[in-house]
Amino acid sequence: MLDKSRLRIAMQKSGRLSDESQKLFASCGIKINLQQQRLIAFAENMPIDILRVRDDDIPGLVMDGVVDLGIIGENVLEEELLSRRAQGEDPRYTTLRRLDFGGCRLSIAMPLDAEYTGPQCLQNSRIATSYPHLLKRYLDEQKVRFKSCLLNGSVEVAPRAGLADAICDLVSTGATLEANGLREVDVIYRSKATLIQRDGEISDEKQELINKLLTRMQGVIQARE
Ligand code: PRT
Ligand code: ZN
Repeated sequence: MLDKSRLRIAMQKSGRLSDESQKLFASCGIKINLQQQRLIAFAENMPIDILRVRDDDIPGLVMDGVVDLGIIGENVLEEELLSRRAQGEDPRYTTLRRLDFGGCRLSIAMPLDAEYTGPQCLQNSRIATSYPHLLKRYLDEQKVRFKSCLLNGSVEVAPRAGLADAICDLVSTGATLEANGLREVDVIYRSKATLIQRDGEISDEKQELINKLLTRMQGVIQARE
């Protein structure tokens, strides 16, 4: 079992947020030896354990109180929040700081030749996405009825494969959409990586350490701006 007196932080093991998360820890003075294939890394100079997991697991680990802090894309966090609420849960966490990396947008995209003059054009369409709750929230607000096609990868090929009329996926440069003959027609959510803390009791020692890390982070991020 992990030592509960040590601060537990979850970060993405490998992916778009890993390098920057690692750099942020290093610039806050946390010395960690991140050996490949290791689930847990122990800081050498502070009472901190770093849990390295799939990004999708991070919101739940924080909401369930398994870890104290987590670094996660707001897109994944918000989708998990909506998903849990849809199941009747009341998930809780606190956002400590929005971070300066992992920026992207969740957008609706359509084949180049499809007409789009507004969300009403999506009425009764089928939309492929890995973010069904964020998409539903947006289209419900627009009073647009649609069917979703849940895909956890290769979302951008769905229209060409005849699986969907449109997609709702993350975009950063737009190159993936372009390469698949798609056009971004509407941005529904803008995301960055964010640092969150679990709800509930926390020891004074841990809270002091969190405050110290936050102050350091503030300095690091301000210096980069
Ligand atoms: O293995 P694990 O489950 O941990 O990782 P993952 O594959 O689910 O996630 P990963 O590493 O791809 O992304 C982690 C987080 O990075 C996302 O949840 C976002 O918060 C953030 N992020 C920032 C992005 C992008 N930019 C991004 N461009 N996540 C994904 N993409 C993908 C997008 O899905 C599409 O396939 O990149 C492609 C589009 O990029 P462009 O540049 O061609 O527009
Ligand atoms: Zn993931």
